[in-house]
Amino acid sequence: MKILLYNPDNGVTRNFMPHLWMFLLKALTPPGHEVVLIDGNAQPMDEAQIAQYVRDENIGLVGIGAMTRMIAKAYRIADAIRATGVPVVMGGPHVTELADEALGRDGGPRHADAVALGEADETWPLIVNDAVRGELKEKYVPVDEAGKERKPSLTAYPVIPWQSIDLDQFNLVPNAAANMLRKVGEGWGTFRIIPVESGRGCPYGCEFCTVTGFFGDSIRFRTNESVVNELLLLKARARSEKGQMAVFFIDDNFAINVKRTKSLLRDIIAAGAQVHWVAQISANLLRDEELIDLIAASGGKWVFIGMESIDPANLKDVNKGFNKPGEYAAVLERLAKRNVYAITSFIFGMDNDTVGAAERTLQQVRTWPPGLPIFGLLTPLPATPLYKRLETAGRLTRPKHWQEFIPFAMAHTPLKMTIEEAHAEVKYGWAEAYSPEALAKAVESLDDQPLGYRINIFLARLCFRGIYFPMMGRLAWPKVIAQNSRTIYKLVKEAVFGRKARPSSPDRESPYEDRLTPEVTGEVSA
Ligand code: B12
Ligand code: SF4
Repeated sequence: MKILLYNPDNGVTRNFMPHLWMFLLKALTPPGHEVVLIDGNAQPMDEAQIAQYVRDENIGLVGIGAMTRMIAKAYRIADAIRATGVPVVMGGPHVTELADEALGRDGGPRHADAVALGEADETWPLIVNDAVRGELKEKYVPVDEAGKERKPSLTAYPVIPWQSIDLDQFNLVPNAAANMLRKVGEGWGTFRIIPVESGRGCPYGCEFCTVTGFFGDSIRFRTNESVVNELLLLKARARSEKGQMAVFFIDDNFAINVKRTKSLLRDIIAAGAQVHWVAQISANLLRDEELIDLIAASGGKWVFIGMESIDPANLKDVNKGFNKPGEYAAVLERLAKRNVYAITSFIFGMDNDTVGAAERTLQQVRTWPPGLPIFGLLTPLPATPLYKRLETAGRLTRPKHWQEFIPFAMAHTPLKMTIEEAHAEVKYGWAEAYSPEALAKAVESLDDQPLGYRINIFLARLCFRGIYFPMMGRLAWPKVIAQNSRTIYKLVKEAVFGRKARPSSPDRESPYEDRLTPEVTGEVSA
């Protein structure tokens, strides 16, 4: 049977990274089937096109995975496919929480023939076999023989055949430049960010997050060996096609068990499996100097930190009191000393936020090492404690906000400001943090660093800007380039003519300094 796994586009940004679930389920598909992957962010298709594709390619089963924000699109695509007579199975966090919605049991239309609840590593092969027999059940629940929920162990993790998977749709290097760039340095003909998981789960239970309910109560890890082998496979693939790979460790909290994270990073270094990587780690786990040394030495370049707010009252409200705004600066300095920078995520519209929250936040951000601040709104995702609290209090203004997804729009009324004021805070945050002046300052603040670091922060800021200011129109990029022409000119001039070397002076030598490969010392950073 030919199986299509499809992830709808998010309607805002183009694809920068594929979704792991597709590769994982492909690797877990029983032998004898052909599995094709389409990521709507990389290969946009409307309902008619996907239906045509399913007919033309003689697809026998379609699997669709989606977060809440893409679910409306996912349902439209599913409807179009089901109209061709091909069965659709849906999975992922949204349908896990609202299976009846997908199955049309809540009074609405039916969108899926079957739903896979929770982690589908063990149920997917059963689904495929049932589909072959034409005996799909409505719900697939991962349970043990006694009917108790079972979280798959990650100790026997499947090998994802990265060496042979078609990754053309995920190359971030434009086709026109690929041939030329293949000859630059070790080769830049391709550049891909690949999702890799080393473990699942986070027990912290932040009020707005679905993770603790979905994965959280049992934290599981892959073996170090399996992660290291995956990195080696990715490195080899990049080398063979004269390109580059960076890895996004998508674990919810990559250092949830610091001892284990250190041991994994040591093994990565020992095996020479360093790639440039990004991971999500909460601020409270970044106090350990040795951990930060290992992050840097193993190729860590960016850490995503869910700071959420600089107001401890807000943090307490959402059960994230373990975040201590007073230590944010120290954490970021500690990372920056090793040339690791942070994607700092903030949420506005929290219950203690008042007008001016964005500027107050930015006043702090401006005193920190340069990074990538991102701003969002408190969003009640289905089945989270936050959703239940707001529903009980009658504060939801759009209880089924996912049915008509609007980017950066609140679905409830904050306590100390209006919805419009909260929207204005987010807009202010993005506009200020990504203005040409702010970009120039970020580049300047790394003046004592090699050129690669400055180019890195500049390009990363340009890309992140697109999260709020969509870069979809034909003139979007030329306009942004024109606005930032002074900074671009400065960087290009230095690249061509060089400049007088200025010593870079790390305050603290890393004991792992001698282990750094040229690839991770910065000049060619991703
Ligand atoms: C990586 C990641 C991202 C990446 C993008 C996704 C990507 N390209 O990989 C980035 C960093 C960009 C991102 C951004 C956002 N994310 Co995010 N992200 C994740 C994260 C950390 C990992 C996803 C992952 O790969 N997990 C590992 C795989 C194996 O798990 P999985 O996807 O759930 O798949 C399993 C099952 O769900 C199931 N399954 C999934 N799909 C399908 C399909 C079929 C057919 C079947 C049978 C089974 C199945 O089987 C899989 C194996 O068990 C998750 C948290 C998490 N741990 O999952 C949050 C998460 C998915 N993100 C979330 C959110 C809210 C967001 C944002 C909206 C945040 C924001 N406010 O801006 C943005 C929106 C992104 C966008 N523009 O669309 C929420 C979604 C909750 C929800 N109900 O939708 C999650 C769950 C985290 C949370 N805080 O609750 N995210
Ligand atoms: S620390 Fe992050 S992953 Fe863990 S519960 Fe909180 S928001 Fe979710």
